[in-house]
Amino acid sequence: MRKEVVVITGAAGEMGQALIERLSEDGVNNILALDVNPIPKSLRARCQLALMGNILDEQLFGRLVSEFAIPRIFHLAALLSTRAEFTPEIAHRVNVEGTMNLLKLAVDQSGWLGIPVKFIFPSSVAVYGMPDLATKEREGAVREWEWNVPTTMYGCNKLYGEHLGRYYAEHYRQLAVDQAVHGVDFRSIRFPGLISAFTLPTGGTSDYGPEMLHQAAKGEPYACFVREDTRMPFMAMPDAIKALIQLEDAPKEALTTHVYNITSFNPSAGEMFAEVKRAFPNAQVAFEPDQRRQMIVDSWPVDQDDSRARKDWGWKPDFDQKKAFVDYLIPNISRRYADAAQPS
Ligand code: AKB
Repeated sequence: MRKEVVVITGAAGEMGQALIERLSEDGVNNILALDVNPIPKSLRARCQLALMGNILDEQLFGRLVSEFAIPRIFHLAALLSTRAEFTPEIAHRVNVEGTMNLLKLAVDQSGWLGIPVKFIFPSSVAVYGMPDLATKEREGAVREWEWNVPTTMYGCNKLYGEHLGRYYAEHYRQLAVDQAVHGVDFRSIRFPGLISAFTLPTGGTSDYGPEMLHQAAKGEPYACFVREDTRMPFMAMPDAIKALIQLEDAPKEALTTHVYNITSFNPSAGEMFAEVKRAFPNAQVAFEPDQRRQMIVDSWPVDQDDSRARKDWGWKPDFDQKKAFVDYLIPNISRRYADAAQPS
């Protein structure tokens, strides 16, 4: 008999780590974690199996098919927006071909299991492309079908990943005589920038938010790479994880689309600094915009309209801006760096 597992790709990343913690707290004890980077030891203990491997490796997929029954996949692995601009072709391979490999795995598994395989895919605010600052300002919170003209490789990859998911869910091999009854139950969330108290992102363009906060908590100065008036949506990590689980749990009949916006607060970089300074009065931030990275954030909307998610599956963030800083970020970050400073 093949062992039943929940597959999480990108397991060593920020979201992967937080998801593993939450699922194992919820009693899920059959996680198969996969990442190209080593998965931290404390998390490995929470997984049935932690594999170091590449989502582009066909042999690895052969092993997954032959050894495991996989009714649920959280496909989190990706190269983020800044990193992807340095190596767009590699980003395309990881973000698009990698996603195809996982979708194919889901289709195959569904055939073996005789049920649809749930496929949860984090997409991003980066799928939007606002042509200029005046339009960005005027449009406010954008809806899922608006301004889908991303300027980054990552944004293009995520948008296409959403389309691939919809294709595999609804139209896969549509001309085949032997139409499979089962398939992929593809569900995706377009996340804003995420802020965790415990980990730092790498390779994103919304990273100025978390970086500013973590540097202040460490007592180190920070050169912020966007202007003070730069505005985009953000979310505290626990809300992001709650959303993944809530969308996965939602009854299929309630869902009216494969892709949902969610959001919670959208401070300007200056307002974010004010929030940081309230907790760490000695925080030093210099605004030294990097024109190229600035252009990327300027192309992202000031906010996302999440009314569809609220209506279809009851989405509502637990943390608004104040609560995110006061109840989650500041106490946990302070503890984290205080613990790190203790002699062992
Ligand atoms: C990035 O900055 O690339 C990501 C994202 C907004 O999806 N954090």
